[in-house]
Amino acid sequence: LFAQVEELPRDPILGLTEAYVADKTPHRVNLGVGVYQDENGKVPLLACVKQAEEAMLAKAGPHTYVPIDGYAHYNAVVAQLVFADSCDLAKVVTVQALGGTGALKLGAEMVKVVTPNARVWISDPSWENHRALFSAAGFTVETYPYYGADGELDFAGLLATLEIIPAGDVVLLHACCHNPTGLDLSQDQWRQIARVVRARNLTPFLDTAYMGFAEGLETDAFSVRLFASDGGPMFVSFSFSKSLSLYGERVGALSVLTASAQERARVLSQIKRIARITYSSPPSHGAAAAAAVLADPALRRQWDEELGAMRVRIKKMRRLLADKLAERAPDRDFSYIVRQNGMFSYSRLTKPQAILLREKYAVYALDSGRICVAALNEKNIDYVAESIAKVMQE
Ligand code: PLP
Ligand code: TYF
Repeated sequence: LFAQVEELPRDPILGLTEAYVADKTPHRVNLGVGVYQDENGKVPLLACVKQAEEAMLAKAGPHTYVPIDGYAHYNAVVAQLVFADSCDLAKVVTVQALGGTGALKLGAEMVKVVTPNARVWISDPSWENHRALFSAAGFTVETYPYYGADGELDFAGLLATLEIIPAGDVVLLHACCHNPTGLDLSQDQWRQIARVVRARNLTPFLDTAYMGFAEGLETDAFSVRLFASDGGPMFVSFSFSKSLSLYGERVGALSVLTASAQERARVLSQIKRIARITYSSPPSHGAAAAAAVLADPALRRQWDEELGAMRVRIKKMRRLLADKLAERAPDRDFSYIVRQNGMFSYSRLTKPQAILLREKYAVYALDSGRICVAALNEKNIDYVAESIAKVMQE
């Protein structure tokens, strides 16, 4: 039966971690996968989450099924967090999903229900899974320019492409902290994009996996709330994987802004069908913990602080890396590292340089040159800067 089954290549990002784990070099550094690590190189358990979990354990109950669309109180706090008062929440469907990826999957299937022949436009480059996921859902995936040849955002190219995308097509946008480049749009650029998207009747799909990592929760929600504020249809995938450091718990949500409460009910029924035939109902623990953090004012304040600390530490590592690279390669400009947002930096390493960095120095970056700045710390940054400077000069 399986004699002809083709062996597929590994996920380029997770495959790199496998190679890193197999590497026995003592000073090896994994800058591949996008996971926030603290100054000791550990994925944190946030104190707000721990407290919420302890309270949950203290009044442990039976493990019954969660509703198909997730916990209502979880969905309500997510909708409030993401949209605030930018639109009428009575028109928003929010459904608990298995991480941001699960939200994208629910969203892709919902797009299929309403516009099965739409094409889906993603940034060039984008998170690899975007193309894979929408292709697997049966869509033709196209790209719009994003990363310019000069290493900066190609906003003119992006806008010019939006101007020629046919009505009804879906435009997938990274709400903030663009993965992989770290290059974000300014608020004025978002306004221009929103204008074109609405004027041309394109369907915006905002992927929100890093809210809170650029400037803070409120500022990072600008793009989503801008689109929501004109009341037009939109999809939003949201993830707590990074912002609550709940990676393995699979905590996310899909939101869809519809035109009325009646539309909302019909859309919800469709998404519930999709969830039911895919996984029946979502997992309980992570969403319950997330909802507990968001609903409790003290825990919520603590989350703001802990998220702020993660954001500040990443920015500090950006500054340090840029400075240390500039010391070692004074003829080059590294200010772009500081201007980028979120977990990632497109470091401007070429593919041969990224391979050399891995093979000679055991510093694991993606072949694209993407590095996870959130994996840097005071202990490994000198070695990383030294190694990157050397391969750039070799
Ligand atoms: N969208 C983007 C842009 C991401 O970088 C990620 C990364 O994990 C996701 C979605 C998926 O998030 P999750 O891990 O919650 O599925
Ligand atoms: O881009 C990243 O590194 C994160 C984590 O299949 C990730 O988004 C990477 C690959 C993948 C799932 C998550």
